[in-house]
Amino acid sequence: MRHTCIATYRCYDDKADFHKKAVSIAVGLTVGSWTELPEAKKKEMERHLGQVVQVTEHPTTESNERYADIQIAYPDVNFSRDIPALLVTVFGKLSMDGKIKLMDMDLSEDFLSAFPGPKFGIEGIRSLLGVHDRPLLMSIFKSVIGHDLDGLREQFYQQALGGVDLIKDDEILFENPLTPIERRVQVCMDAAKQAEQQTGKKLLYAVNLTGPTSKLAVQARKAIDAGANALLFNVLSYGFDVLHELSSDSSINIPIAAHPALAGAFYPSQHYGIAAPLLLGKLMRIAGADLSLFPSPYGSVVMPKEENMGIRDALLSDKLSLRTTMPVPSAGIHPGLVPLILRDFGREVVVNAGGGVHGHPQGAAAGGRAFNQAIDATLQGISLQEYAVTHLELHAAIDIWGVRS
Ligand code: 1AE
Repeated sequence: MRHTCIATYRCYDDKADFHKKAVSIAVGLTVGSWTELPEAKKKEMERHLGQVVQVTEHPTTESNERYADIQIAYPDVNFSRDIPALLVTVFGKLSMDGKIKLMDMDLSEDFLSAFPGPKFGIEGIRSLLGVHDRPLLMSIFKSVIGHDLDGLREQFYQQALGGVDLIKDDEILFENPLTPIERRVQVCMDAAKQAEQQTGKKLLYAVNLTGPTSKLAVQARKAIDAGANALLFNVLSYGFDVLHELSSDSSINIPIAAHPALAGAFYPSQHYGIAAPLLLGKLMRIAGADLSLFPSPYGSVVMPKEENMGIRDALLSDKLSLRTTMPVPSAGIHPGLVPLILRDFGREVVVNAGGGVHGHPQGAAAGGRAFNQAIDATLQGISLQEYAVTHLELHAAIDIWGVRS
């Protein structure tokens, strides 16, 4: 059994000896100094010393930059079983020390044993919805600030009538006197019941869990007591450890959708930060997200396809013995993108849209129907254009947004 965490970095430097750099990381982030230590002390410190696993120098980039991938093994004994300790060990000070990006971490079984992971995962979410054989559809509240409960209820009802499986709050809707969390949950869950009579579909409403960290668990229980059946959480503004605490709290027994707000401060640079598959994939899953949202390669806020596929693989991989997390590629999604999403993600995906639902010329309910029609067509191998001939909501949607292939 391995008792180390192996971190992989991509390091850019015009002149450096990458092997020397690797040794300086392995020593500097563990015992501090080595060659200067007396022999007796070395024996004592050996179990704490980081080890260089591999250094792979690559041909220079198109813009003539030298770079290498460096792998360092950090002894588990150096850090406690929590994500803050892990991140500070492997990338605390180092994140500020030149052009270096944390690409991946291979964690020991012992470290991972402290993390139960997603409480529901994909199977749990599908069971709650009673949907096992198709991608799911989520709609996002739009224009929420300044609206009262009646306004939100109507918006919710229209979205629910479209036959979506999930509705999420906008991430910028915080605790406020007009629509406090427990009242918002009550009116929206009531609207969900009313819509179910028309659509025959259950749905999950991911209500935004916000406020000071010390009060989050109380807020979550308040929402659950009011009937909440899912939570939305801005993980990166609080930290992975807060998600871990919430997801492993037995009284918070509803799925948690992780929003990626702030992720752009971490992953997009080629030279700095934390790679998207680790940030929005592996760490979200380990910390217990049941669904993870991230920008897709196709919409308005885009992420390179390779990174998107890396997130998908990290959320679904059986290399981690945790429940899988549902991938939710998002931002600027419209029905004409559904064939691309299903091609790249298969059935284990949530098609998620705000503007693409609310911007439908016949309203949000028609917007949801257009998405469902796009999903049905794609699963049957029928082109959207052909399906649209007999499905008017889809027709109207592709008239405005087109179809991408
Ligand atoms: C990457 C997160 C996307 C999100 O939260 C959001 O609100 C998207 O809205 P639309 O679909 O771009 O309108």
